[in-house]
Amino acid sequence: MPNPTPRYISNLTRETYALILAGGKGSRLHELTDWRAKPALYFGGKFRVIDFTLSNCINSGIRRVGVVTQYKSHSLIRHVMRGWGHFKKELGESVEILPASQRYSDNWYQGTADAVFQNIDIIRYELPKYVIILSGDHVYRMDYAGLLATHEKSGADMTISCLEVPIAEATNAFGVVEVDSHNKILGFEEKPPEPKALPSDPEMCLASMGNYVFNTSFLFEQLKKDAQNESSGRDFGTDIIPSVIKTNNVYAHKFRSHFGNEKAYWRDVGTLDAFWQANLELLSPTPALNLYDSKWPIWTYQEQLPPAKFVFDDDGRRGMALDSVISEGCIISGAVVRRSVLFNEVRVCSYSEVEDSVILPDVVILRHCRIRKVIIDRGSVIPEGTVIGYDHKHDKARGFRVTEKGVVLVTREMLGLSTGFD
Ligand code: ADQ
Ligand code: ADP
Repeated sequence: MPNPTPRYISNLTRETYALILAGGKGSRLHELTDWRAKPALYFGGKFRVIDFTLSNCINSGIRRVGVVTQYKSHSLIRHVMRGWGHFKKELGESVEILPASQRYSDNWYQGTADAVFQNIDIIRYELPKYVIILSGDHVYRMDYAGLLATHEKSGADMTISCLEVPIAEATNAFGVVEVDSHNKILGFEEKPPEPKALPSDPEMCLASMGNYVFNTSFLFEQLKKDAQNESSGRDFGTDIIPSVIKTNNVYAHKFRSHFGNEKAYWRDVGTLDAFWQANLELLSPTPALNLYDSKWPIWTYQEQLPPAKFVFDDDGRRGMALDSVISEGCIISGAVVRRSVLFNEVRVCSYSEVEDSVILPDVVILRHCRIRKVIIDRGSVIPEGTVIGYDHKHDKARGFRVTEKGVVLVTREMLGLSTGFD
């Protein structure tokens, strides 16, 4: 268990309001985020990326949550409303959607700090002692109570959740912190070209996970000050953090897994390769991310669907899936699926073969197709006899996207299908 004094923790979580930032563009996912925000991206057979942060909140005992949306928010809002709309305000629980609504200015949210600033009145109404600001872009399981306990114990004004990562991974990608022996933050650089190594390990550095705890009054002061600064980019990473570490007590909380032997798992599925890889990693018999832990369930919106089925076709060919995750409503008829993740209601027809692929919901793969190392976006229909992933020149010539690591992305638009799938 994460904490031997659960009552102390539950007081902390009860006095906390969580704000999930879910408005980022996610441009490195190319066409996969053309019509949906990155937190709305599908993951792991039946989830969306934001379900992980929302489930972490609920499982940690934080029951008041705001989801801040901006870019391409339609499918995200629809998902959060359907899957997370049942919390009862009367019981002190709520998951609210906070779209950019120009209440405080004539602009959309500028940086992440502005996205919080424009919701100050909503946070104030909740009267929390702490505000936890979370990125909705990552897949991980974390008990935020531990982060809040670190914050309380150190008497910090702000605490940043951090993770040790290889320097190469952090370069130009993450905020990197320098701490003293008590984890007080002495230095911070946003996405540095040459991250500072840990004193104990020249290959590693301490990266910010983009998750912050603030004392509410301190947060408001800083946001108001920042809003008056004309030259500020209104961002936590580039503006707020570099300024407050000079004048205030800002501590790092080192994220470690609370789940037995599981290593601290935290994935930014921000590129097509990372998205493909993280989904396929789930096929290991003992994956680094355990989705089957009933003590830390990942909640999501679930449609009522019949079970997956694997059937003979008219010619007596067996439909089967090996080393794969197959979700509800799928039918594999006379076809073979290997090492793949199939989301809801995928149909794979006779004589077709699917390997090492991530197939999003409502995809139909007609007869005699051969699909290898492909991500197929929701609602695509793959015509009979299509071969994808075996000849990248040919794949590109047909308008599919091929990544550096040889993953092919296929979307409805690339297939020339009508756009209005909903
Ligand atoms: P990035 O993830 O690059 O770095 P950013 O693009 O600002 O920072 O996104 C942070 C979160 O806010 C994401 O969840 C995104 O969806 C959301 N977001 C971005 N712009 C928004 C807007 N205008 N309105 C609402 N939501 C918005 C940050 C930190 C780094 C840290 C990494 C860890 O700045 O220091 O290392 O996160 O991933
Ligand atoms: P998700 O699969 O994430 O639920 P959808 O594919 O349904 O997302 O798309 C999200 C939103 O974008 C919907 O409102 C949908 O109608 C719209 N949309 C999707 N593709 C297009 C497109 N090509 N042109 C315009 N709108 C689109």
